[in-house]
Parts: sequence; C-alpha cells; structure tokens
Amino acid sequence: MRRRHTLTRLLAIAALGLPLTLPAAPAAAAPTVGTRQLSDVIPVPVESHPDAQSAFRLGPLTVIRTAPGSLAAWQVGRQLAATLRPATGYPLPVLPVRSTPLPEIALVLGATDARVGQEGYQLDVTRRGVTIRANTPAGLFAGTQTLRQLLPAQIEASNRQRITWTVPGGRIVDYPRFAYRAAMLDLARHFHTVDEITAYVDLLSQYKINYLHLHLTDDQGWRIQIDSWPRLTTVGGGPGTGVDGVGPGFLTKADYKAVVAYAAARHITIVPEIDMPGHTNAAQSTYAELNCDGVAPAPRTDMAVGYSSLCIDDELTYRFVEDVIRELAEITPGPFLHIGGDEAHATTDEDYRTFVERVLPLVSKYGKRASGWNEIMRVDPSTDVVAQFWGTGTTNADLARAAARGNKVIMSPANKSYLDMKYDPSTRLGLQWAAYIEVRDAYGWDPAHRVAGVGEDAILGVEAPLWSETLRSLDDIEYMAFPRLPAIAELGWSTAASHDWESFRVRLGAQAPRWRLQEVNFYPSPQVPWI
Ligand code: NGO
Repeated sequence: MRRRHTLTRLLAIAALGLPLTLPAAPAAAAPTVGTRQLSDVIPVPVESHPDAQSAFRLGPLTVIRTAPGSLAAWQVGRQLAATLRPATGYPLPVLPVRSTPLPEIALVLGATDARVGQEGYQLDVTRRGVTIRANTPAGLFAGTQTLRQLLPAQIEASNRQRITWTVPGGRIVDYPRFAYRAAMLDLARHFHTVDEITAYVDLLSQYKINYLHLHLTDDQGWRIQIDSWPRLTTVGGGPGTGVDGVGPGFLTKADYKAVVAYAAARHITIVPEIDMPGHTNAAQSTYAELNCDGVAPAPRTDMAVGYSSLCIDDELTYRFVEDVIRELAEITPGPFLHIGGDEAHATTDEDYRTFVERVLPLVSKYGKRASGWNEIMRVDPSTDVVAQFWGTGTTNADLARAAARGNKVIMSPANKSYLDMKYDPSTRLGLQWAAYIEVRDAYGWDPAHRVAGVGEDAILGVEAPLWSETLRSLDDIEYMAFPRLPAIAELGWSTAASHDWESFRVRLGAQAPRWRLQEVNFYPSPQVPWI
C-alpha cells in the first residue's frame, strides 16, 4: 500500500520548511529504457533547446505547484499527479501556492513566450524543477503531456518502479500548427461503450488531439437518445443493430454528457454527427413516417452505402431533423455539430441542395456551427460552415471554390488518414477501398498541400476517422489507431518544416514501451524501429 499524505498536512509541512518523511528514493536504480532527448516527443515540439547540465530528477520530495487562484490549473496539476503517482510511488502533493522550498513541477498561467497562444506552452527543465507556463489550462495540460513523454517510459506503469526519474534539461516552446486536431469514432456500425470511448480519449489526449468526432447515426444503428423520437434508440439502436447484427447499444443523454465531461477534462471537445440525408436507414426503418411512401424499410446490417434518403419534400422530415438538432445541441457544449451529408446517392442533386439549405440554418438556430463531409460544399453554404474532406484525390472543385470563398476545411483524406484502412493485405481488421495505409503513408502528406486550391489558410485542421464496420472491441480500435493516430496528431500539431519520417519513426518506436505498459494493442509495423 502506498502511503497517503493529506493536502493540508503537506501544505503545513511545506510552509514550515520541515523535512517530510516520505518514501526514500530507490537505492539501486534500474536502467531506464533508451536515452531520452528533449525533442523525443510526439508531436515533435516547435522548439527545443537542450541543456545537458540541467536535467531534473523527480524525487520523493517533489511537489506539483499550481497557479494560485486557478481551479483549472489545480485540476491539471491533480491530473498530472494522478498520472505520475502509481509508477513513482511518490506523494506528489498538488499545492496551489506561490512558492515552495521544495523541488517542484510548477504549472504557471501567463508569463509565457508570446508565441504559445491558446493551446501552447513553454516548458523549462532545470536542476531545481520543471516549470510549465501557458496562457490557458489547455496549454498547461499540453505541457504536462510533453512532460509525461520526457520521463522514462516506466512512468506509464501501474505499480511502483524502482528507477531514477530523470527529465532531460532545457527549454521547449511549443504550440500547434492547426487549431483542430481530431479523431473520429464510428458508434453506428458497432456500438462502443462509454468505457471504450473514454479509454480512447485517454490515449488521444497524450498526443494533443483536441476534438473527438462521434459518428452517432448511420444505416445500421442510431446511437444517441432523442427524447422526442424515443424508438430511435430502443429500436434503431436496439438488439440486432450493427453490422452483422452484432454491436447494439446507444448512449443515453447521461452517457453522452459523461463522455463530454470526461473529454473536456482532458481538453478534448466532442463533435457529434447526425449523418443525413443519406445513411439514415436506422431512423427510417424505425419510423415509417420518415419515408416518402410511409413504409418502413427493413433494418440493415450489411455494409452497403448510398441507398437511404430522408423524404426531402415532407415537412415531417424537418420536424424530425429540428428535434434531433435541438436535443443534441442542448447537451453539446462544443461549437460544432456535424450534419454528415456524405454519399447521398439516393437523393437527387436538387433535393440534396434543398435539404442542406434547410438544415444548415437549424444548426445555427440552436447556436452551433455546422460541419459536414465535403459533399455539402456542393451547395455553396455560408463561410462559417466547415467542410471535412474525405476524398482520395488531389482535386475537388467544390472544395477549392469553398476555400476561395473563405470556408474552412478539415483534412481527412481517406487514403491517408482513415484509421479503418488496412495496413497491408495481411491486416485482419479494416477495409481497403481507399488504400492500404502503412505508417509511412499516414505520416507522408501535408494537409496544406493535399488538395489543389486548399492551402494553409483554408485548413482548420486534420482528423483521423475510425469507421467501425469491422471493429468491435477496444482492442480492435487500438490496433487500427496505433501507431497511425500519433502520425496524424503530429501532422496536426507540428510545423511543416519539422516533418521528417526518419525522425518520426525513431520517436514512434520509442513509444512502444509506454503502450505496452498501458496495454495498448498496437500494430508492430515493420517500418518502425520498435524499442
Ligand atoms: C466512407 C463512408 C462511410 C464508411 C467509410 C469506410 C465516408 C465519409 N462515408 O467515408 O460510410 O464507413 O468510408 O471507410
């Protein structure tokens, strides 16, 4: 059993400057895994200035000191302590005070390098301690994720490790290239539970991902409670739904709020998606009145796409859509609401335009900013609407026109960033319609040079979608996401100039001991020198 030290006792002892009776540092330290440099971080920091003389040793007396008066900073400090305590066995009290006589990890708000902005941070490591400075709690959190990677990999162990906890000395100044760095999880093809989603959030947050897009509805299942249309979940998300009839389930509103809160605590914003006017068979097979002929089609558990369409001329369709958007907006604190819009092959072009033009104002009416798959740019929406590119080519006239007008674009090219694509022909899970995507392919592209006419200024960010036709468990999710997700995360955060496969593959290989300790089921790509 580890010893417990109450905050008040530690505060009192620290204030008196008295020595603490704490677990002693291990006598014979085991070697750490590999030698870490200050820049051995994914995503690679914008600037790192190593100073070999100023390494810090995290020890039993180290305290985590947070900006006084900031509950949010204190929470980041508590999360950091919770991350570092199991493996170190140190008490790491979190003290919201101005100074302590003890070695410390200080989380300071303000007084940063001017460039760090809203999500960046500056991290200084000296012999006396580590100081992370940021303008926001999100920046402090990002800094703590860097610190975590700068510690020996054993820091991820769930029980006490007898090693020396050295942090390489020097200064890092770091901030993101793009404001939007996302992953997407498909809950419709196979449902994934709150525990699975939050476990994924934990992994994402280590790589400075700041949005999680949830694909909540599709032909095979409806996965979010909507009170005004209750059968959407009891039937549309009920037994027998999902690909092959396996993978039923749905998020109640309480579940969804729990996911939102869990993600928010890790500085990740949830983007909910209701896919329409196609990909709607789960809703239309549940409510016959959502079909033009009033006849409910059979539920579908196959993987076909492009056959369903809401009834565009029926006012009831818009009542339904408005109810769904209103209820979803009410439980979504984040700015975005994704309306899908992909593969509406069963909707005529004219109907598609009518539909999108009626639905976009509903999103604004409930205070949200609409995003949608790139097809929605066919209707030339207002410039606050965000397009998510999922094509495999390098030209798209609608998207280039939108970018020229001022619409922002999220880049998720299916042949580069789709985490559900197989790595190679031998991958058991996944699909291959867009490409085989090995790690080098996932890393080897530039979001600002992917689609002609859609340059740096038009890019809001990047996303790594994970569609779940073939994925059932968290193990499956992890196998497809790791190690490609960190590749996409680096494209979203790090500068274009820092892009370097040789550097990335070595840093990626050094993540493996961490994943093993976290029990992440990753694909051991032969392209990576795994440690
Ligand atoms: C496509 C399709 C999805 C599939 C996915 C599988 C988009 C935007 N629509 O991507 O329905 O699940 O491919 O890779």
